[in-house]
This record gives sequence, structure tokens and C-alpha cells, in this order.
Amino acid sequence: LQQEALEKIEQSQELKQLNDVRVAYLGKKGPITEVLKGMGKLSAEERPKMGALANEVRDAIASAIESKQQVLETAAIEKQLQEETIDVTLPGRPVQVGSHHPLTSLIEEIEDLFISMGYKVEEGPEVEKDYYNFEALNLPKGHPARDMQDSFYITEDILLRTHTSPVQARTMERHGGKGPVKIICPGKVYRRDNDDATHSHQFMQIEGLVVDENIRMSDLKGTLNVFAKKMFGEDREIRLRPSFFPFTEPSVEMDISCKICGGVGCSVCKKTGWIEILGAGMVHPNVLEKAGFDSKKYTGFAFGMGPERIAMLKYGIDDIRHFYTNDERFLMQFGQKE
Ligand code: FA5
Repeated sequence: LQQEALEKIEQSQELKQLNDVRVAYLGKKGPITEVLKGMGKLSAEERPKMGALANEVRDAIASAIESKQQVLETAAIEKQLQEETIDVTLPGRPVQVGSHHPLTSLIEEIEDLFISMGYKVEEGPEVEKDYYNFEALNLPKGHPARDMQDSFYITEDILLRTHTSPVQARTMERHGGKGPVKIICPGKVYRRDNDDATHSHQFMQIEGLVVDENIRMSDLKGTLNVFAKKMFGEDREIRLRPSFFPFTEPSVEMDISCKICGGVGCSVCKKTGWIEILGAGMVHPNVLEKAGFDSKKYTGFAFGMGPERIAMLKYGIDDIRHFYTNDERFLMQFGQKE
């Protein structure tokens, strides 16, 4: 029996197999347990001899199992170590680093520029009340100029804001009739415009508002001049055209010369050589009064610009849709270089 068990132990290649041998020979139903159980039937002379023999066989098998177990365990660990070796000399795989979206970078640049001129950055909701989007801005219900900004309505009184100007109204209201107010507000806006090279149904705007005593049109012009020169360089031309917005009086629009065609005319500038980038004007007295400001004491200017159009001019991008289609070939041009 002992011989047979030792052979089986020797042949065991795995721990599980060795355990089966242990159960078969030393387990409760194994031959040695059987022998020990049957001791009672033996004569008093035979009993110690048989007992000693059974113990001897059991110990021999047990110690053979133990040493084989150690051998198998060591082999298993070695195998595992070999399989899991890490070759530290292999070259690393390059990690693709993401980058800011070109619009995000541009907006941060514009924010920094205005912060350096003493402006604060404000935010407002994209799902807006009709009151702040239109009424507080001198656009009562039924006003024809509402058609200039075809809107996505959610209910009769709630819509996706069509411009960032509602943040003007909200900020002035919070100031409780006391100046100065000096803010810019970047954010997403939505209009039912048909998408083409220069229009998108969702785009960004950056609003600016300054309200204080003695704010004049010349302050607006000076501010826009500084902005244009810092953004586009001293050599780019700008022009102000008279315009109309219900919330400013007088109102202007600022155009900048087209970089793509050099002013000759191309599809981006609709063959005019100029691209409109912002609307602006002196805050209408009705807007000041509605927000709780005394329009005899306070005046202000406001402007609203489209950063997509600014980015297109600055980087020579020919289609606004590039910003929203997430083509990596486009985005990576603005990414970090390795
Ligand atoms: C406004 O939205 C006014 N709230 C701006 C304003 C603010 C005027 C404060 C006076 C005082 P307008 O609709 O022109 O104005 O839009 C402003 C800018 O947003 C435009 O000059 C243009 O750069 C950009 N823009 C307008 N519509 C689109 C569009 N569909 N896609 C991309 N950019 C657009």
C-alpha cells in the first residue's frame, strides 16, 4: 500500500492531483483509516504491532505528500513569475494627449483680455425666461424685432436663449440700481438659423456690459479698438456700421476685414471683404430703468460677439461647422504638439 501511494505521489504533476492522492489514502474513507477502525477486532498481541505499522505507513505517506507539495508549490510560483515577467527595457507606448477645443482656448484668451481691463466674468442660464431674453431688453411680446432671432421655445414663456444679452438684464437687476457694472459673459446660444459656412443653430456669444456714471460712446469705441488690435493684430482693419438693436441706442455693428481673401471677396465674407463679428451700442434707457437703474444718472455700453466668427478670422477657418463636427484632423491642429 505504501509503495503504491508513494508512486502516485511521485507521479502527481499538480497540487489538485496530489490532494486527490491525500484524500484517497489518508482520508476518512481511505485504507489506513479502515485499518485503524478495525483494530478492535484484533487480538491484544496483534493490536500494537498493527497499530505501529499503520502509523508508520501513514506518517511515511503524509511526509511524502508534504515534501511533494512544497516542490509543486515552488514550481507553481516560478511558473507564475516567468509568465508575468515585465521587460522594463521595452520602449513606452506614446499616450495621446487631448487638448482644449479651439473655441475654448479662444474664449479663455478673450476672457483674459477683458479681465486685464477690469471686467468680471458672469454666467447665466441657457434655458431662459422670455422676460430676460426679450422683454427686459426692450422687446415686448409681439415686437417685430423678435423675428431677428428666430427662437426655440420650450413653453410660451421659456426658450433656449437666442443671445447672451439676458445676462446683462440679470446682472443689472442683481446690482440693485447701483453701478459700476463691468462684466463679460461667454456662453452657448441657440437660433433657428439654417446651418451654412457662417451660421450655426447653436453657437457661442460673449456679451460685454459696462454701466456707470458718464459712460460714453467713445468708451465703447475705444474698448472695441483695443479688443480688435489685441485679437487680430495692428494691421487688420475694422469698421463700425450704424445698426439697430432694440436694447441699445445708438447701435453699431463691427466688421473686420476678411483674412482669407484679403478684402477682395470670397465665400466666407460673402464677397464683401468684411465679416461682421459683433453688435454693440449704448444701453437703451428703457433697459436700464427696467433693471432698476436711474437712466438720468447712469449710462452704459454693451456688445455681443460671436467667438466662432472671430476664431474663423484669426485662424483662417473656412466653415463654422468644423467647430461642431469633432473631426480629430481639425481639432488636433490646435492641440499640444509633441
Ligand atoms: C445679438 O445677438 C445681440 N445680442 C448683440 C448685442 C449685444 C448688440 C449687446 C448690442 C448690445 P446678433 O444677432 O447680431 O446680435 O449676433 C451677435 C453676433 O453673433 C454676430 O455678430 C455674429 O458674430 C454671431 N452670430 C449671430 N448669428 C449667428 C449664427 N447663426 N451662427 C454663428 N454666429 C452667429
